[in-house]
Parts: sequence; C-alpha cells; structure tokens
Amino acid sequence: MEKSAFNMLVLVGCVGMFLLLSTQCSAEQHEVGGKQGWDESTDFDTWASGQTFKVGDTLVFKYSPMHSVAELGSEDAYKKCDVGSATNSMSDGNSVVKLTKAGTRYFACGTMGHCGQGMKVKITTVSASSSGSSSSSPSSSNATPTSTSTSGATSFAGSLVFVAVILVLSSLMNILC
Ligand SMILES: [Cu+2]
Repeated sequence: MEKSAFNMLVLVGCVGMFLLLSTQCSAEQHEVGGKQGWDESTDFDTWASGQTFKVGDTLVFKYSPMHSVAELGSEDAYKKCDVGSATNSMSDGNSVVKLTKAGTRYFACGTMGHCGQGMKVKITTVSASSSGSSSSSPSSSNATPTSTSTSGATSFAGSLVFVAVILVLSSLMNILC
C-alpha cells in the first residue's frame, strides 16, 4: 500500500521532471529558408513542410538589403501578394518573429515583384502541448509483481532510481538542447 504510493510518487516525479525539461528545451529557432535564407531562390513551401512550428518558437529571417519582410493579414492577401496591406513590415536584415499562438501566419517580401516570384511563406503554428505526450499509460493497478522486500529497502532503491533518472534525463536534455 505504502510502497505503491511511493512508486507512484517516483513515477509522477520523473514524468514531471521530464515534461519540465522538455518544455524548456522545446522552444526552437527556425531560420526561414534554411541555409539559403530569405531569398527569391529559396523554395519556402518545401522548407516549411519540413518544419514543425510550435508556440514559443521563433522565426528568423536573414536577408540582404534588397529584401524585406511583410506580414500579411490573410490567406487572400497572401495568395494575391497584396504586400500593400501588410500588417507589419521589417527591413533590418535579421528579423525575428515570435510565434506566440497557434494558427497560420503569412509572410512575403515587400520588394516589388519578389512575392510573385515565390518569395513568400505560410507558417502554421501548432500548440506546444499537442505534439507532446498523449500519455495513455496503462493505469492497471498491481500490474507489477514486485519482490516483497521490506518497504525501507524499496524506498531507498526507489530514490536511487529517481535520482538516476533525473541525472540521465538532464544530461540527455543538455545534449539535445
Ligand atoms: Cu525580396
């Protein structure tokens, strides 16, 4: 009884720790267009389709002074390359856009003719939690026929496991981040 409660606590602790670490680690920077950057020659559809944009991530547009970044307010404006209706314009050559909420955002180059040449990108952001754990852990009670050792020894072993798991997870996250 007491043992299973402790095991539960260890499990919850490990899962909580993992979630904490993984959310800290999950904010990503997407350099728009990859190595080619924000340029007419880049295939942005292909680039975007290979990315997962999550809430909290940032977009970084890197470009020469001949380009700019205009955020468009609608799919319609995006299709028509209606750069004149831009809701936000940036031209500093290194524009950072934070993806604060789920949904679709539209960006195009503000330079005459460039959007028509394909210099535009549609970014669909998903909520950070949706890609996370859909934890369907089997909640079967007493599924594990653990050895009937004394609860003191189990607690000690349990804490060792707990510490080990945290150490492994944190070093793993350090490598991944
Ligand atoms: Cu341009």
